[in-house]
Amino acid sequence: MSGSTLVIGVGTNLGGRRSILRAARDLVAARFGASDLRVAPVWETPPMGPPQPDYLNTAFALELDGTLASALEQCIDIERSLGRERRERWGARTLDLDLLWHAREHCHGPSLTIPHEGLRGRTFALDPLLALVPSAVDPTDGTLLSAVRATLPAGRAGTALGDDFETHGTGDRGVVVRADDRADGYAAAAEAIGARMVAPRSVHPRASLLLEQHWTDRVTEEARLGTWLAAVSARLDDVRFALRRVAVLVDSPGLTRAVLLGEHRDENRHEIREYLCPFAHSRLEVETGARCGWTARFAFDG
Ligand code: A4P
Ligand code: MG
Repeated sequence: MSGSTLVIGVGTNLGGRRSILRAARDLVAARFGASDLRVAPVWETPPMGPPQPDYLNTAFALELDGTLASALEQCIDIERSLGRERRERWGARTLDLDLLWHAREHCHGPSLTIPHEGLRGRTFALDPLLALVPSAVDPTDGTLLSAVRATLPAGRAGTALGDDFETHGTGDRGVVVRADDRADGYAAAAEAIGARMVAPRSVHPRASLLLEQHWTDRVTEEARLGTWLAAVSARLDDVRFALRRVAVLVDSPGLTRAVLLGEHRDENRHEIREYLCPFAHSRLEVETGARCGWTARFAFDG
């Protein structure tokens, strides 16, 4: 930690929540030029506010070069690119990025209050912040925030966000995707296709594509995933897009909506692996359940 450390609180309770957290991590690192971005564990938390799904909460820490006002603008822009719609206060959202705390600076204004106004009363904000900066002090009055946390109910430990979905080969061209639910699974499966075409580590998330798949007929989970994989690969191929990350914003019975982050394919900068056109797969299976979450297996043909 240094005098310029900024901690951003992150919350999501719609869509593929882990896919959204990973996309937010990549976008914050890229837009803030923060190669040393640190990510707190992830907590699943009951909603504060009107009835809505449970949240995943975490936080990012970075060394801030610019002003807090421009950091807030960047955060609002990243929220927008990951499907945030502002409806009711404290309502459900794909992504919320709050400036929680800065090591040295504080302010209280109409568009920005830092430390965040709710910080001291919210375990879902304090736990991730203290995981990143255990000795954090409120710069307005010198209070040790771990002492504030000790006055609130104890919670469980968080879990790691992880660097990627668990996607690995079974045999030369096989893929296994394990995810919390179908929305996260569709993001992981799409990333598996992208990674087969271009090494994702070489790709900068400077551009985005919106991919929407409408579902009209009742189809099996296998047929549905097959259609999704074909739609992703066709879109990537169509616009010669190198994929870095996928966030699924909506996965309902009638619609899957995802944001594909990456950039135009460039043979000079990217590690190009394989063209998957026309795309074909085989041995596709989907398993769902309370114990396994959402698991899919398939193999690339060709
Ligand atoms: N603003 C002022 N200070 C800040 C700051 N430090 N960081 C202004 C970010 N924004 C700040 O926020 C409204 C305005 O607050 C912004 O335009 C900015 O100028 P918003 O994100 O548009 O609206 P909101 O998020 O609905 O309102 P608010 O009051 O910021 O809500 P919170 O505090 O973000 O709470 N339950 C769980 N379990 N986990 C959660 O993460 N989050 C919320 C939202 C509700 N329930 C939750 C969680
Ligand atoms: Mg907010």
